[in-house]
Amino acid sequence: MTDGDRADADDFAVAADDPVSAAVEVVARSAPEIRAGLAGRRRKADEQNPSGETQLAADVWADELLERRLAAVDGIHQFASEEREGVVDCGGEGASGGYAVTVDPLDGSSNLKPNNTMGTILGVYDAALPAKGAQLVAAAYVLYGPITTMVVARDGEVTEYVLESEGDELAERRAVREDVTLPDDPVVYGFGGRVPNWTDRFADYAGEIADELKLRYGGAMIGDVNQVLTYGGVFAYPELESRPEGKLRLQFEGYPIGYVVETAGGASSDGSGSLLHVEPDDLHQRTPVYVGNEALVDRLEARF
Ligand code: AHM
Ligand code: MG
Repeated sequence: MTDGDRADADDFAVAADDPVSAAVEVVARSAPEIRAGLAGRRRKADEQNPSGETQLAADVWADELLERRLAAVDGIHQFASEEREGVVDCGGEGASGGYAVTVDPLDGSSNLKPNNTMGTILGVYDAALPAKGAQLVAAAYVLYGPITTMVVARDGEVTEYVLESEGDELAERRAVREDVTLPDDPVVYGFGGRVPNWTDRFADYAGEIADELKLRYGGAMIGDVNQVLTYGGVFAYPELESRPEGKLRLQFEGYPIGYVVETAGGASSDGSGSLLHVEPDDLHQRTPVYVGNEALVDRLEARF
C-alpha cells in the first residue's frame, strides 16, 4: 500500500460499534465517489476478470478503492471481489471477531457505455471464504440510478436508504423505506441471457410469466432486482443450453441478492432450492439465479 492509499483508508476509518455496520458504512460513504468517478472510466482496461470478462477502468478502480477501505475495517479479516482472483487476507481477526466481505464493485458495468443503471454489491459473512450464503450476516447493494439508493438487509429486516451527497462525499444516508417486503401482487419480470440459449423448461416458464407480468429488464441485476423489490415479480439469470450454470457468480451476486430478497419475504433459488444453501466449491463459481415472490419461484422449481 502506498502512503496515499494508507491515508485514504485512514480517512475512511468509520466510527461504528461493530465490523458489520462499519462495512456497510464504508460502502455507503464510498458510493458518491464511485458514482462521481465513473464518467472518466468508461474505457476498457485491457484486463480480464477471473470470469474471463473484459474489465473496464471503472471495474478495476472501484475494486481497488473498496478493497483498500474495507480491508482497513477492524474485525474484517478477508476481502474478495468479482474483479480479482484470490482472497485478500486483511490481517488479524480484530477485537470483535473475524468477518469476511465480498463485493461486486460494479454490477452491470457493461451498462456504463450506454449510461444505464449499475450497482455495487456487498456481502458480509461470519465465516472464512469461500463461505455459504447461509453464513451471511448482512448484505447490501447500492443502486446508481437517477438517484443513488442503498438497500441493506440485516437482522431480519431490509431498509432502503437514499444516499445524499455533497460533491463526491456522502452527506446523509436517509432511510426512506423501512422493513421492506415484496408486494403481494407481482407486477414485473426480467430474465437475462439470449432467448435462443434458454433451456426448454425455462422457456416454458418464461412464456407463462410473460402472459401474466410486465417485462422490465435493464441488464444490471441490481437494477432489475430492485424493481422486483419495489413492484413484486421475478428476476432470473437462468441456466442456459450452452452454460447450465448461467452467468452470475454465486459468492458475489447470487448469495447477497438471495439474502436480500429472502429477508424481504421473497424466495431465491438456483432451480432446485434456496441460493443460500448452495454449496460453494470455488470463489468464482457461477449459478443460475431466480429471485422474487415466493409463489413465482415455487412455480419455477416445480417445473425443474
Ligand atoms: P457484471 O457484474 O460483470 O457486470 O455482470 C453481471 C451482469 C448482471 O448485472 C446482469 O444481470 C447480467 O450481467 C447481464 O448479462 P448480459 O449482459 O450478458 O445479459
Ligand atoms: Mg455483477
